[in-house]
Amino acid sequence: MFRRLIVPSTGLMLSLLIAITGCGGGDGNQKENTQSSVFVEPTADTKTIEIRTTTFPYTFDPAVTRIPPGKAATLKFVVDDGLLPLADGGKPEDFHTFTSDQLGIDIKLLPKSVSSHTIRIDAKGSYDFYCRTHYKKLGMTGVLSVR
Ligand SMILES: [Cu+2]
Repeated sequence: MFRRLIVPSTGLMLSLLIAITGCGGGDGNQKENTQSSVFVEPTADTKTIEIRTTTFPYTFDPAVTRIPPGKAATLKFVVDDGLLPLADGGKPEDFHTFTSDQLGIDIKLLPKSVSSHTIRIDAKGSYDFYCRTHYKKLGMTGVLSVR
C-alpha cells in the first residue's frame, strides 16, 4: 500500500487551481481529474515527463514512466494520434484516460490535446495505470514506476 499524501487545504486549493489552469486541452470537464490527493503544485525544479498516446496499436509511450519518490513531477500528456475530436467527425468514445485505481487518478485525455498534471508520490513502488476506453479489448496499459 502507498501512503496518501496529506496536503494542507490551502495547498490543495492551490494545486487544484494549477491543475485546472495548467490544462491546455480546453476540456471543460476537468473536475474528475483533480480528486486525488497526489496532485500538487510544481516547484522550481519539477521535471516534466512527456507521455504520448498512440492508436493501432493503442499504447502509452513510454509504457513505463519513471518518477522520483517524494518529489513533484509533471506528466505532460500529448494526444496526437488517430483519434479525432468530435468537431472533426470523432465519436464520443474517442478519448483516452490516464487512470490509476491505486493512486485515485482519472485524467481524461481528449483527441488532439496537450495537458499537464503535476503529482507527487511518496511511497516507492510500481503503480499500474490504464486507459478506460481502450483497456479491456485493446490492452492500453502502463506502469508508473516511483523509484
Ligand atoms: Cu485510450
